[in-house]
Amino acid sequence: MSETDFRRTLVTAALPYANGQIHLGHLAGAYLPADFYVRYLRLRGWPVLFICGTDEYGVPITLTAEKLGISPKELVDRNHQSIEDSFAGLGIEFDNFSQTSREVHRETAAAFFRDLHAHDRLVQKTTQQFYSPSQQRFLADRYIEGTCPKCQSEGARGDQCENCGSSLDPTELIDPHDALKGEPLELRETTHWYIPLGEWQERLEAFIASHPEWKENVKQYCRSWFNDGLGDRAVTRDIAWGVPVPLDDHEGKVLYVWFDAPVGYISATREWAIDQEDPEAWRVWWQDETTRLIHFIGKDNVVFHTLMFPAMLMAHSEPFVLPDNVPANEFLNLEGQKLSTSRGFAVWLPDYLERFEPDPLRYVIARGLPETRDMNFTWEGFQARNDNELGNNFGNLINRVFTFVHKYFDGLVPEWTEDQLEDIDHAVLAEVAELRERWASHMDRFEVKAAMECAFAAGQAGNRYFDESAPFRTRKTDMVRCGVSLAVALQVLRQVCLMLAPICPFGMTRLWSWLGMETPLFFGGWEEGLRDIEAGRPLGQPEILYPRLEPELIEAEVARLRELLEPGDG
Ligand code: B3M
Ligand code: ZN
Repeated sequence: MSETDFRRTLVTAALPYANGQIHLGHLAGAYLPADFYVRYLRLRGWPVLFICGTDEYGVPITLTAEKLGISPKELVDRNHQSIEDSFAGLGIEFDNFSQTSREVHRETAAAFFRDLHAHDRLVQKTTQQFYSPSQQRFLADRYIEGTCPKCQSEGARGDQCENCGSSLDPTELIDPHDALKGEPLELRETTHWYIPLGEWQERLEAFIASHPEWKENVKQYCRSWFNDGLGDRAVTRDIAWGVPVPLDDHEGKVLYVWFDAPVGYISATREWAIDQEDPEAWRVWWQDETTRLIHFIGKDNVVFHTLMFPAMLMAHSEPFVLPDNVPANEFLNLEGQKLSTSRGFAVWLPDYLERFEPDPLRYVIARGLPETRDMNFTWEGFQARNDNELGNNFGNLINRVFTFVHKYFDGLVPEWTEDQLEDIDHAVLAEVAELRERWASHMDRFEVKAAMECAFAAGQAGNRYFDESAPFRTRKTDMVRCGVSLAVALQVLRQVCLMLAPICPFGMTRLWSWLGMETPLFFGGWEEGLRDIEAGRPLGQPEILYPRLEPELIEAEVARLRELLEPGDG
């Protein structure tokens, strides 16, 4: 047994901003990898809690609400609901999907701040910040734009440069101006609270160093920030929409979204505990040192999850677990281009779900995850993987085996005994068992692409076995032998079903029931799936799980994207 067995695992996925819809980039960066992992743990029957929610504060939300003429709360409630629905449509199943505008979060975030404040973990400073005279307000960091002092790229935002990933302070920008209006800004005095990350640098370095198993890209980001030296990070802001700073004389000031949002993981766990009617149950997930905390995020969120939030957790007077891993992904490009939400150049989840089934997208993204470098999604590739891999490899195996068992064995698992097994049978069973073990150890290490190679190879092994053991021939010459090879093929199919389950839960849940399995696939299915198959077990009548995709459907998607890139043309 590996050392991860049975350890309680708290999995979080980055809280999506309630300012728009979810697109393919979000899915590949955080949500699908998180769901794949959680489903893997549920498949193994290991204790896991999967937490997420919408991130609902900050200036972008107020700007969108203003534009639509509704209140920010109305806007976030609406978006929360549609984001929750589309996640559910894609089979992403959280144990709790909360909102940071809920009371439980406002209390939790305020209490977190009060704890740090009461224990002198925060420092107050008066600084000059950028103020827009025309709008009579301080501008949030991300609405200040300029040239990055580190990599010289233009259009770096006041909080972060997307090009080199450095986290920035707006005063560091070269030629700062209002990002939306292009107007010049003036510096004015304001007082804020800061977390002095420099004081935590040594402990943070030791913490990161204690995790040599983390992904190279994540460790690399951390190293470069350590080299630059960590400074004070503001945790309050001069804006209206947020969690009010819970101190006297702080009117008009709220907690910085990047202070309150990660605390949202804790609030969402508290809310889950309250829903379980066991309000203290959140503690074991956050405060028992045996819990593994895993944050799934896209690469633009690394600094907040490896440095800022861990420092906040270290600074709190109660003991909190620190992340055991932060498997951040790189970006997904679309048809060879960067996604652009401003141009709408993306594949939006609600649109996808209107036109396609969830499993093919989950599968295709799993096969091309941006685990170590940016990856590219194309509709042509989507169709090819759907037709050739889901259809021809997996679907074909399922159809062939079931068709024969129904036609010649009345839909019952044929009789077989251990001593009837021939070399060819032993060989395929051993090959698939070995692939399944490799698959599991890749899944343990968040290496979904490598795991999928094993699953795919198991499907191929099953098809090759079917061709070579040739039940289509032996049914005319040796019915007993024909039955044995079908029983072996069914045993292979069970393992393939387990290996595909976290990725294609809709189809595999159906296959599981067609295989006549009794335990629910995701809670305890692993043990039952590994047992020897019992002769005489009745099988269900399967349907085509993964039909080929009509070329017109795919062409329409490509045309839609082309339209966005070249508006007006063609
Ligand atoms: N909402 C940013 C993002 O989706 C942010 C994540 C918060 S995680 C605590 O990129
Ligand atoms: Zn830069």
